[in-house]
Amino acid sequence: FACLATVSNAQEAIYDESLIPEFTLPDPFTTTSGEVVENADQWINQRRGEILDLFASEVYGSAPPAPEEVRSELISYHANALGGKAIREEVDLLLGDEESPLVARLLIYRLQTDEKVPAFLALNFGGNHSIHPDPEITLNKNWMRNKPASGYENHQATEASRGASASRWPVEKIVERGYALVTIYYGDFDPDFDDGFENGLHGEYPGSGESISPKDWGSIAAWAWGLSRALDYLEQSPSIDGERVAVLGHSRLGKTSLWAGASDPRFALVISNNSGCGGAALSRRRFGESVRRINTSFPHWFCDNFLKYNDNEDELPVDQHLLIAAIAPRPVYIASAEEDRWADPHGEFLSALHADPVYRLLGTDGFGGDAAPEEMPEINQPINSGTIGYHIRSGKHDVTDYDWDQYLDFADRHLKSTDE
Ligand code: GTR
Repeated sequence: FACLATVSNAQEAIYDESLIPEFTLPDPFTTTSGEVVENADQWINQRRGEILDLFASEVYGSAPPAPEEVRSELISYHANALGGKAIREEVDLLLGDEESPLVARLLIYRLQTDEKVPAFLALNFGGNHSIHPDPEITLNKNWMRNKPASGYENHQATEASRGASASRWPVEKIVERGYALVTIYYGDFDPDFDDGFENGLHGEYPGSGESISPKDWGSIAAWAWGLSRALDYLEQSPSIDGERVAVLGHSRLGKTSLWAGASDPRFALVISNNSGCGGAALSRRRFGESVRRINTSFPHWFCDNFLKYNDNEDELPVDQHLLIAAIAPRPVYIASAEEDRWADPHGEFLSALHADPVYRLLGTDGFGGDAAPEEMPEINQPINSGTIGYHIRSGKHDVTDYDWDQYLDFADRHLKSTDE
């Protein structure tokens, strides 16, 4: 434990299971006042709300209420995209100020069919135009992080960034499997740098007033809120089934998809790809990225109250298994990667495992179907028969075809069942 006390941001992270201090996770079935949750009603009506409030006040920050009306504008429509296989649309969501709203642009690919299709909704890191080389996707002009990939200069995307992230987005396959893909550049909602709550949704909806309160929403909450606003739009769409929308995200956007899915019960399925600290990984393990490290590198992601838990994880009134549990009984899939030790694959698996009793209380088949797994599965051996899915694949921090193949199978099972 002595070594932990000296861990500062510049020092080495823990990568050895034997250095993890002993800890006790908050019990899903004991309320803050010490009452024991005995049945599903009590979980849903009492404990779940309490957990969501704690995540809002101590971890991600509180978001404003949903706007009363959905404002949108069709920007482009192409009936024969992807070589004639799909419809491609761009739709602007207009948020906040009537005169000069914040604009978030949805890029949608879907099959040409009269039936409403289920959808994957996911934020992207490099602009909508980065997900596919399709030259007609609008090039995003907003502030971008400079990416290691070519095509980004001085925080701006250039033409050379078209399709830069295409390996993470098997668009044709998703559409052929009968799903719409809906994606939005995350920086349309909130640019990913610490600007003291000035720009993006923070500027549009200034939380509690003149000064920033320790509970005001960080960027993860803003991105998650943006996903809910996209769902507002999809619910009204004549071509997409708003009741069958899976929300998916990678890394910081995986943290975001989990918070979106937990805080907005309209999401039918939730997918976390390599989300790590502040996502699926248990904070108390302090393995790889710790609370202090994440708060130091990315002070704008969480609310200021989260700083209280730097080197003080045991005082957190929640841990990330409760975030997964708050999604129950809806299906959730957590994916890790073998070389992504920074995101603590074992801690991600344990969150799924410790959420399992809640899924079972709510009448689902939980993690692993008949019985929860006793140990982490082997590499590339998904556990996907229950309502909680999990895999650890070979390779690094990324989204690969292997990951998508599992998500598509999982979604087929949960969003396309014939007895609906
Ligand atoms: C890392 C960060 C992780 C993860 C990742 C990403 O630098 O430490 O928490 O979010 O970025 O989003 O790519």
